[in-house]
Amino acid sequence: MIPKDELLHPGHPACPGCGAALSMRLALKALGKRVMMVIPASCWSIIAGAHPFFSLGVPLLHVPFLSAAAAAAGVRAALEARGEEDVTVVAWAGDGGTYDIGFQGFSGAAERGTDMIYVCYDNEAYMNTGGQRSSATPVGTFTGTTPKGKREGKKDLLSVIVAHGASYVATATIAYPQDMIEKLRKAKQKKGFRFVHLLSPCPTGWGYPEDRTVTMARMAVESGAYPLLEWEEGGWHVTQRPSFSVSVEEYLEAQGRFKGWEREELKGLARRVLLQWHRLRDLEGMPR
Ligand SMILES: Cc1ncc(C[n+]2csc(CCOP(=O)(O)OP(=O)(O)O)c2C)c(N)n1
Ligand SMILES: [Mg+2]
Repeated sequence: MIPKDELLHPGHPACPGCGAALSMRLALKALGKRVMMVIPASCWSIIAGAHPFFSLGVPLLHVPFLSAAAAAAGVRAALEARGEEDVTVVAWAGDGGTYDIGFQGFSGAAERGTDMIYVCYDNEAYMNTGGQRSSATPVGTFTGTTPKGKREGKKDLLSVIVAHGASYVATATIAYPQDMIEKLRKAKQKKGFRFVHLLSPCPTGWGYPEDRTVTMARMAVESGAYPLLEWEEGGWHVTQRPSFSVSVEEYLEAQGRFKGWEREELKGLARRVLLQWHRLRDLEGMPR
């Protein structure tokens, strides 16, 4: 089940209810101590703390915003040169650091099949700088740079990374800890470039009470807005089917970042949010 060992120490400076902190806590339970973390500028470069007040039980390299994958590739090469083969190199970056500014290095490392796990904890905006839109921000979201609601949909990064030939791709979120831990363990056992996308709700950016982070993650999955998926050996499969016991509208209405839309407009947004993922789900069943 879920390991009791804690590699994220209490007292860290994340906001109350931070989904990204919960993501790390669970990820480290799955990955264990023999991990080298590489973290670019993001909320997580703050949550990790400044020396000597360090919140992680594993070593960490802080790197500039755009360079997570390139720096992690360097760490992997250094470990190889030292003959240390049992260390898992993890690039741990936000959505801005992955979908946008770190994309070049991300693409390069994936294309070279660099041996690492790249985790994108996705809070769907540039949160450390107060909440600006990224290409992972869903359509309709009000942010500091989309004062009338974002017009474009979320970038389909999963398809992009599969097209690079990644050896393993998965989505997971904190409301389903067992599913998340199993996927990270599987990623750890594989070789080559592995990509894990973690939906990490953010009370500050999304506008919901801080004790509802796990509820938000669950609503995202159960409404179908965030499918829990896995791609390996050439095929996609859904690891947890949504119950559709909540609608995408209910999921969007529970968050302040979609306030300002009329009911009818919300329905349209909900359809677009779902459509972005339907295409992926349609891929399920394609021959492996
Ligand atoms: C080259 C560069 N541009 C801008 C910044 C300022 N900056 C630091 S963190 C951050 C937002 C990061 O967003 P994301 O990757 O989504 O992580 P989050 O903050 O949401 O955890 C920005 C814009 C920077 N550090 N370096
Ligand atoms: Mg972000």
